Amino acid sequence: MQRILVTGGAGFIGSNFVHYVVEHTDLLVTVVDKLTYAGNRANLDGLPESRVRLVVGDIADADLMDDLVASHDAVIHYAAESHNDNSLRDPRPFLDTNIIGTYVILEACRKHDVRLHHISTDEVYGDLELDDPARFTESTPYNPSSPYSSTKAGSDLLVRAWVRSFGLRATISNCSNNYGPRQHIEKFIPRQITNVLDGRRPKLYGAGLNVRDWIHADDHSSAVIAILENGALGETYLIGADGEKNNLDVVRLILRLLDQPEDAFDHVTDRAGHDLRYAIDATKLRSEIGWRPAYADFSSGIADTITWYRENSDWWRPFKQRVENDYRRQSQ
Ligand code: NAD
Ligand code: TDX
Repeated sequence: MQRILVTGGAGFIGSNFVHYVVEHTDLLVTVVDKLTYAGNRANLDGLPESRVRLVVGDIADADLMDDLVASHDAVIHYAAESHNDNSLRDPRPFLDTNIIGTYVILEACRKHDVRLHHISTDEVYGDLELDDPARFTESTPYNPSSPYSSTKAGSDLLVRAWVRSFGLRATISNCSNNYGPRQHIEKFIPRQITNVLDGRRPKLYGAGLNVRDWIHADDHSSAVIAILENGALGETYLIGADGEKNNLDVVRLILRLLDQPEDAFDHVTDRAGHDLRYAIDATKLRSEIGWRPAYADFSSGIADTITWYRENSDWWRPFKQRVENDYRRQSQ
């Protein structure tokens, strides 16, 4: 494998993957990204032009994707509408990109017999009770809750159907919540960090007892590379790093690291249909592929992430007010 096509590579996780690939492999990368509100050219700054090329375009554009897929050895498909709260306000773009966009990629990969790795989420499995000892595994039934997670579930099922019906050479990974640099400030952790840096109070949905299973974006990238290199075609792998935390504890940690009182946050209106808990059992990835996460300490990972937002306020400040205005309209 020499040339890979990374969809959504100007977004949060996709851009971290591209940086990771440039540092850790010899692969040549083409990014295809529509540069929606969530995509940012600056996320690819500093990468060598000899290794990384950006094509601005829509994954639902069949002619463009046919052209691009034909000249690559593999497609790593990150592009998506990714924010649950947006999917509650306006689900339509989620169908267009997550369902139709994935369908277009599948058809291009089928036509040109190109390997696909489809990036998905643990949210396809719905949620767990707080006191349930169970965690999600590859055989947990799909039970998505939101328009976002149902379109991701739909895209996974399309990939499975193309594998079974057409022999597509594909793998799928379902990862837990990522944190790290370049995450859009609409998302929980960067919203709270930039709130404090901007003199605002963090905003916790409901009581804040919902649990997310956090993983650093670089650990997600190393897992995807491990699957590309050693994963079995047709298989699904869950990616997680045993990082369960409730939202209240995460907000308190951010406040502590920013030298603020731990109770200096507001409770706001809860998310409709808010999933209670996600938790990943990554035994298959660990035992069959030998993958291990590198980031063991959540608190120092968050401290590094805070440093990134502090040092890159030009990146987020221009759209902070707009993001907060949108939330305020929902009393969030
Ligand atoms: P993001 O919103 O930060 O980035 C998405 C990128 O896709 C943006 O650059 C955007 O411009 C691009 N894009 C959107 N629609 C497009 C289209 N029609 N054509 C081309 N490009 C388009 O999202 P993210 O958080 O980086 O998530 C990336 C992927 O990882 C998604 O598939 C998401 O479901 C999955 N995922 C995310 C998490 C998480 O914690 N954020 C966890 C597990 C899985
Ligand atoms: O201001 C906030 N306050 C708050 O309490 C925001 C924005 C969120 N929350 C809560 C909701 C969730 O319980 O924090 C938790 C995390 O919220 P998000 O960052 O919106 O992530 P989540 O909904 O868990 O989904 C994320 O992980 C799985 C990604 O956005 C998805 O793309 C991925 O599939």
